[in-house]
Amino acid sequence: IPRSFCVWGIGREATLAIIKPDGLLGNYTETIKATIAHSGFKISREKVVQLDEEGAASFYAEHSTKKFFHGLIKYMTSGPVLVMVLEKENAISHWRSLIGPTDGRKAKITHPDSIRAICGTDVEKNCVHGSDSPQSSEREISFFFDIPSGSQRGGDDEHDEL
Ligand code: IDP
Repeated sequence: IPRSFCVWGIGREATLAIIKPDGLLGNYTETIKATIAHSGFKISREKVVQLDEEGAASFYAEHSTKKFFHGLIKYMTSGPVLVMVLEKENAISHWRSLIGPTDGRKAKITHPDSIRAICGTDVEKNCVHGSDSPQSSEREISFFFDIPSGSQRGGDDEHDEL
């Protein structure tokens, strides 16, 4: 049984969102959370994390051979990040469409209402992350959180402290 059916209920899906260091530093958290709320997501888990090099490299392992990898690790460890599990129907594709294209500079032209257009700077410093598939969302959520979101919690929101 797909996890989205057994844990979150029929049609419900979870995705991992991250407000990256430039997003926290630029005070975009409130704006981004307002978009999350208006768009019908439930934030079921959240915590602030300072990634170390090993953690960031492991999270972005699929990019380890890319030219931008070293810069990406430096960026993602440059300050704390806010990680959140967002839940709703079609959470993965909806969140990806809200954040917009990878390159924040191009996003300003092609997707001016997207989060990366508003908060991002360029192809590296793009303010937010979103899982790109059910497989990556499952891997990324369990990278940051131990217990599956929404399970055995009686529907109460849970907010992890740092
Ligand atoms: P995505 O975050 O839009 O899914 P990915 O291709 O998975 O984009 O790349 C992961 C992250 O690596 C991006 O969000 C961005 O921060 C950084 N990145 C991607 N491509 C480049 C690049 O060409 N130069 C520098 N950094 C990049």
